[in-house]
Amino acid sequence: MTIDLVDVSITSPGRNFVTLKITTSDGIVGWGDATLNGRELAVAAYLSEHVASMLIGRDEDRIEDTWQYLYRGPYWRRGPVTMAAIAAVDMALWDIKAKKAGMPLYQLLGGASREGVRVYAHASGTDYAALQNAITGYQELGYTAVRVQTGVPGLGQIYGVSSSGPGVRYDYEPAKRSGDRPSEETWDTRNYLSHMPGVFARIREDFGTDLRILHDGHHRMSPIEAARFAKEIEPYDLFWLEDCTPGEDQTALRLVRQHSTTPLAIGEVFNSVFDYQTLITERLIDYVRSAVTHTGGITAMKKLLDFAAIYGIKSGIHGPTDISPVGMAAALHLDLAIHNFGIQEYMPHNAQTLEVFQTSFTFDQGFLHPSEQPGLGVELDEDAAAAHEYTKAYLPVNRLLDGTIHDW
Ligand code: CS2
Ligand code: MG
Repeated sequence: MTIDLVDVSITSPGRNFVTLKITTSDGIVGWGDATLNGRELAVAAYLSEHVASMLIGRDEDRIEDTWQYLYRGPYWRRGPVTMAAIAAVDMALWDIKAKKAGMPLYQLLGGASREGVRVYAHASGTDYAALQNAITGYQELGYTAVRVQTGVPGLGQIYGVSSSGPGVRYDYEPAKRSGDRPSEETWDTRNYLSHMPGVFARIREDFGTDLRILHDGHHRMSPIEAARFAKEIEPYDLFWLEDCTPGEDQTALRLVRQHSTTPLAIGEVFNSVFDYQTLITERLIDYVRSAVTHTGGITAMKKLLDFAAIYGIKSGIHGPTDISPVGMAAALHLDLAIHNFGIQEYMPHNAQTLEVFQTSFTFDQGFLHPSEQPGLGVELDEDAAAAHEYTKAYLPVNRLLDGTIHDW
């Protein structure tokens, strides 16, 4: 059989998603997630203008060969746009293969290595009382791990901190519909460094030692600042400190490692195994944070995680709302199958999104299961998707108090 049709759809049920649909000559449909936050149309155009015609007539079963054809074939390699497009094709082909086999995808990846996938939730609040309320709320829902982000005195709205009131939602939407340009936030690392250790101390006092606590530094610290911070927070036993330094500087983490035993996670802005070469071989990190959607799909993520496993490094796959339910399902099948699973990020999608994407993964007591449906277990309702028109949205920009553009 061969690939007959390749369609790209863009929908915006509260936020934008790009979805690839591949249909085979015998009518089997596979879905892939190609959502790149704030750059959705670039990936959609790459797929429909450049990739789609390369796929028509190919044998849908030749997943590895198709991956290499799209990666090595066009000469220009890597980058988030290209790798998100390859990821979508790869996911759709695995969806088709598993549907043909009549099995949930994780069975083709080696079968289950565990009963469920432990996930972490996003607990945040502008002050400690709101954060405490958020953590309590997640514990009541059964979560055993929370990422904690909170406001910093002297700064306004900070990325990653929910501005909604208690009991509404404790997480946030990464992209803002802010017109023709991004909104701007302010940052000061000194304020942050003097505030955060006290927050972790209070959380340990109030919630005890069982709770897994994660924290995202969003690439905002210099290597020496991150080293000092990671060392200072050791007594609070974080599950991980994420993205403490700018992502593209792999050797920055050498300094952090020399000074601290706080576990480190990085990689949500990476898009290939080469972004990790030094980090993995020098054991500078503990968790790989890439998204299946941004790193070339299931084929590439499986290789990356197998490489990490040799060095005792585990997975912590990126799973914010800007990964569609299709990309989330792909992550869950990998999580269940691989040996070196660490934890999975989970930001549940809103009700509108779940009307457009029919999911079958289930949450129970802090764990997700990808479902027993053949394939990835997610179907796009194309009529429902068509009702939500694309709306431009941006991630915010971060500036220091004096106006200098800063990492984030
Ligand atoms: C965050 C995300 O999930 C995370 O750890 O860093 O909100 C991330 O910033 C967005 O997904 C970027 O699109
Ligand atoms: Mg992050």
